[in-house]
Amino acid sequence: MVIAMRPTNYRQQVYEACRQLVRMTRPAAERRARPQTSEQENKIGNELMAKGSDLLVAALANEGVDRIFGLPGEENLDFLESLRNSTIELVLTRHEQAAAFMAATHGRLTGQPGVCLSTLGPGALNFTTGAAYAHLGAMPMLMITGQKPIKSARQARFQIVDIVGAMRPLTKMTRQIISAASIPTIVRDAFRVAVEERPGPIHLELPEDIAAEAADVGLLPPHPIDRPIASPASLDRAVAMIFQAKHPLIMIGAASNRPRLVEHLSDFVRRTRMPFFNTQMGKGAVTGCSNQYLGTAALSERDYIHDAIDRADLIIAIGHDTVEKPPFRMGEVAGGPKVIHVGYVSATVEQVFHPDAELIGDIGATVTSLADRLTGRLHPDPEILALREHILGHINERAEYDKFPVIPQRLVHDVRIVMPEDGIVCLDNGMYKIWFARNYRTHLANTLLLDNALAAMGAGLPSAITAKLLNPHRRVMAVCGDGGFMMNSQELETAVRLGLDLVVLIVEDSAYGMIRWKQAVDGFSDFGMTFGNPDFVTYAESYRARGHRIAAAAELAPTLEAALEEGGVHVVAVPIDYSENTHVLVNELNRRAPGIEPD
Ligand SMILES: Cc1ncc(C[n+]2csc(CCOP(=O)(O)OP(=O)(O)O)c2C)c(N)n1
Ligand SMILES: [Mg+2]
Repeated sequence: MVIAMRPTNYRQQVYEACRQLVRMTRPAAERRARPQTSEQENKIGNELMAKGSDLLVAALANEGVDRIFGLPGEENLDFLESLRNSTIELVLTRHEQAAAFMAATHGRLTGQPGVCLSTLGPGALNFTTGAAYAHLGAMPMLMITGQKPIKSARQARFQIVDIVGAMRPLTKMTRQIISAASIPTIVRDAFRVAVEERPGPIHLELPEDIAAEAADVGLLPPHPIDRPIASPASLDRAVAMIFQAKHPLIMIGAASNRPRLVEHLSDFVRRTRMPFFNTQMGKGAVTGCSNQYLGTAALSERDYIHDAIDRADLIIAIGHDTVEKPPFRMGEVAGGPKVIHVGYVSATVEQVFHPDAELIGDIGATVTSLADRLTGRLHPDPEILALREHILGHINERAEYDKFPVIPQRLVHDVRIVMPEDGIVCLDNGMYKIWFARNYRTHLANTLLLDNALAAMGAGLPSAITAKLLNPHRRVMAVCGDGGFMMNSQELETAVRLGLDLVVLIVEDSAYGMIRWKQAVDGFSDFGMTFGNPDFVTYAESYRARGHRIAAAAELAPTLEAALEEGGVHVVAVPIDYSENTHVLVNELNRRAPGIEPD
């Protein structure tokens, strides 16, 4: 970059920022081959020279990036050097998949893209699961990967994989950077696309020679984006449908769970006084209003919450994203409820979801306009609200049962009592996720992070690390199965190295419990699902974390409380009795609606 003085203050600021970032480094090979005087290195005429990697780091800082998760390779060394001279923190991880889960969670919790870094080929391929996690989960993220030089091929095809191609179905945008001068534009566009609804991951590949290439450009200022708002005609139509309905019900879905929406949605529910339920990923999007909360649709049918859904004649589905396992099924029973879809984008048409009306535009503005038209004109529905006690009563059954190994209801109950309202629980994927979705009450937005979209095992611990980095003063707990935990357990070292206060609760059944349960429900023999575990106490200690093993139900809450209180990284292994999966989620619910398969 040849940075000349530009007229505006902004340009001046960018100039100063770049000046700090610019180190006159050339790629290592070139440096070794051709010594230059420092004057030659630093100047062309009277202007400072910067290279592609400086420009990329400066462009990231310009977008507000303050942390990058990653695991570098030799193709990232220029970038790493530029990073070293910047204010951006590098969070070094022990696996690229974990770095991608961490970056995606940053996007999910802040609304701004989380950034992760890897080398070419093998490292970049390790990003793919995280890319899909962010893509299905609508989490803004930027993945930066290295590549061999593109203007020469001194290592032939060693380690070269078409990562841009591999990322195409997993991202909103994937590009190789082919000139340093294009970096400011590409980065600006990447951030625009990543946060634009529906948000998701972007991939940029920075080849080694482009990272070292000099460039002559300035950065671009981020520009504000206005989201379109629903038309007055569509609002009038929706209001008429709501007035016509006898039993309207609000459903809060995954796209409602954007950090910017909390106030709007909570206000909407409070002002309209309608009862609401949420999908798994809509959990926690509404703050307060607990006397209007009916429950979470963790299953697709015949759970207690479906008594309310079946009674409703209108469902206002706010932010439902059909990546989630269906919270209920439309159209299979004639005369089911009408559905109004409120979304940033129109609803995908599915066999089980095909709304009768839509309000398309910024969800916050839409629900505020709706509330303005409805406030004071609706009365609480006694019939649906009467179901509330019955639904929540059943959900709370056996929550304090002291059988050992502990039952899932007790597990959820005990986690809830040690977590304050603003505590954050980050789930991995396994059978306990259904129990947490169904039974764990959330009072604040984004306090139960679960993935009901890709539903990937291995994200629990990495997502908890990001949650803690972003919220150093709040309690954070990862809840993982013994299968999922071992998929990214190496990140215990990252958590210890970062000095985090984190509790990792491992639900131990020595099996891929959820699939084992499905296998049994489907009438198959018990086969291929059980394994042995390390001793989690000594395993934790080998990472210089603290390890605990629960030996009685009564120990669980006090152990968790003491671990959270003490600080540092703690691993708590709790044996689980999963027979409740069949007792409750099959037998008990089956008696309510015989003949329907669990789902
Ligand atoms: C990466 C990945 N591999 C496989 C699966 C399929 N799967 C879903 S849940 C599950 C079992 C999880 O086992 P564990 O983590 O021990 O939790 P548990 O169900 O036993 O509580 C499996 C194999 C998945 N969702 N993600
Ligand atoms: Mg298990």
